[in-house]
Amino acid sequence: MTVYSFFCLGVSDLQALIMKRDLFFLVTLMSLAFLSLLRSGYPQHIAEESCSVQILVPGLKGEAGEKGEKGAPGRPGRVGPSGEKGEMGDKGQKGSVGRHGKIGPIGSKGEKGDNGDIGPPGPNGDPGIPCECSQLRKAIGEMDIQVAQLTTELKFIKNAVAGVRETDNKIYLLVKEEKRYVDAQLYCHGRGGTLTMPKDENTNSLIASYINQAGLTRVFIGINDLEKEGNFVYSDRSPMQTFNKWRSGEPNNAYDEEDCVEMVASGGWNDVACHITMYFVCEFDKENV
Ligand code: GN1
Ligand code: CA
Ligand code: CA
Repeated sequence: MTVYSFFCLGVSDLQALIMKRDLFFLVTLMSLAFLSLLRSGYPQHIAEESCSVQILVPGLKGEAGEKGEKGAPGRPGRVGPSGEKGEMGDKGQKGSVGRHGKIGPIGSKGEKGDNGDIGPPGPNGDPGIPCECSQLRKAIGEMDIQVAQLTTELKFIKNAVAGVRETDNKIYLLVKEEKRYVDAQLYCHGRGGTLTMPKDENTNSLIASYINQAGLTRVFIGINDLEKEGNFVYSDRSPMQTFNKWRSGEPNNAYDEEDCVEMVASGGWNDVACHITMYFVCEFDKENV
């Protein structure tokens, strides 16, 4: 509403305002309109032309109007609070059968069952390929023997390469294989020699030095009284000469069983049992080598 239109209000309009008991509002509006009129500069001209200000006293309260028609239904109310818990209901009917459950884990292995009955014999096999098996076996056996011989020879050569001792006409070989007296003698014989037979001081010293340098304490030498107790001979059966190197108290034929002879590190001789095993020294004539 503009100020101008306010001044165009009629008495009925004012009465309506008063009926609404909004007198305070009306006074306020009028004050504002008056102030606005002072600022505009044309108040008298406008008021005289089209409007007139009337009395602002409220009239009497009118009669009550007729009862209005029934209004439209209101909006639904808000959801009320939860009610109290009811009593327990009756037991329901039995449910239908449920679905199959998941497959369970694999069980532990059972015990081994009894053996079944023996089945019938199978058909005969195909005939084998004909061969001269006996000849093949013989050849293989011979080759085995040759391999064993070559292995032994190789050991001998290794010993020889390791070092021999020699005099003008003899070669001496220390064999580092523990053998009984008879086997040691066979070993030397098999290579064209004998167990060593020291027959003089020089030879005895050479052999003693040989076993000392090898770090040994005793070796078999080629002397024995196997054929006749107390009658010591060399392994080539040649009789003892005047030279000997018996240790003090030897030979004593201890336990009545000492028919073979050893040389100890000092070069001394001692009769010992023939069945004990020890290293030994072979000798070879240079003519036969
Ligand atoms: C050794 O076992 P025992 O000590 O009695 C030796 C004998 C000697 C003797 C000298 C296997 O005999 O030949 O005569 O010492 N026996 C052996 O005390 O070496
Ligand atoms: Ca003896
Ligand atoms: Ca002895």
